Amino acid sequence: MRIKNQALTLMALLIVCAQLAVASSRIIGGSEVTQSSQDTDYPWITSLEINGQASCGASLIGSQWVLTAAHCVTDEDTGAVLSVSNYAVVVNEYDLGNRRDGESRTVSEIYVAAGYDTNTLDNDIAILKLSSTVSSTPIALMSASDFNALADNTALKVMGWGNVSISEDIYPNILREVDVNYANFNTCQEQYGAIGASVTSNMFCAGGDGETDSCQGDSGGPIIQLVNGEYRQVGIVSSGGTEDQSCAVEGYPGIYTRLSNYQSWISSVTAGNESSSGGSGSLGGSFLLLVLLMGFRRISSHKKA
Ligand code: 4AZ
Repeated sequence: MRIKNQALTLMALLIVCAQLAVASSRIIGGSEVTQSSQDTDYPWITSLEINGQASCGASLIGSQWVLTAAHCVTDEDTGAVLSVSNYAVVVNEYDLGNRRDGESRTVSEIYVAAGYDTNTLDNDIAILKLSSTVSSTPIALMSASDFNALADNTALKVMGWGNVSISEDIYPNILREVDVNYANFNTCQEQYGAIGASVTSNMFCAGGDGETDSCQGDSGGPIIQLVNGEYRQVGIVSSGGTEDQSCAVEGYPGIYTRLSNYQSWISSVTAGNESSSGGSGSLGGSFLLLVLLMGFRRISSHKKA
């Protein structure tokens, strides 16, 4: 009888410990994606590396085009676009500890949306042109009419290799995902407005239950919805939270870039009709050309003289 009691106590203790362990790994409410689900359902998920370090999420939107957040590819104080040589992507990535499971490319050009604001994070969107095409399947963007028809509390899904803890830095190697609900825009705007943060018409909010959220490191990655059996990208992980805590704060949903506002810009960039903010066709390149031309003029005027 005594032994039985002790065994029961031990079992109860074990159950409590197991529950605590589960609770702490579920602070932002996510779960691991399985390798086969990633391969089948999310072939466009992309890891953005800055100087060799997985730093942001991204998504493949065309065979040579990757979408991410502007704040992932710019200086956080000046907003200046960093050199393309700092970046690399792994498309169709699953396990960051096994980089060969995706398609690795360097970046040849960077396009940052006009009006990107380092303070408010308005227009937090950038497009990267890859050094060469990849064979993974891109994700389609949600149409503006489907976006405008999204009802409050619609379930969306966000994924990435971002922090899984609100109190520590715990970055996983395996891709994780979590469901968050599309949040009422006015309520979200008012909530953030009260603490001096702006939620502009180029953003939308999702989550806010205090349990599920995207977090640091997920930035630039996609938030998606299943529409007629196919995933559509609705937004880009951008920001959120309060001064004290940036993820999974009740009443402060995650803030996402509203993709439907950028469809014509995205089409124009991927059609080759825009000039890039950084890379081979960049200001840097034009500057080099200018210097060369000026040198040439000096040489030729010397000759004349
Ligand atoms: C970040 O700093 C960040 N809770 C990303 C997502 C969220 C907050 C912060 C959303 O990259």
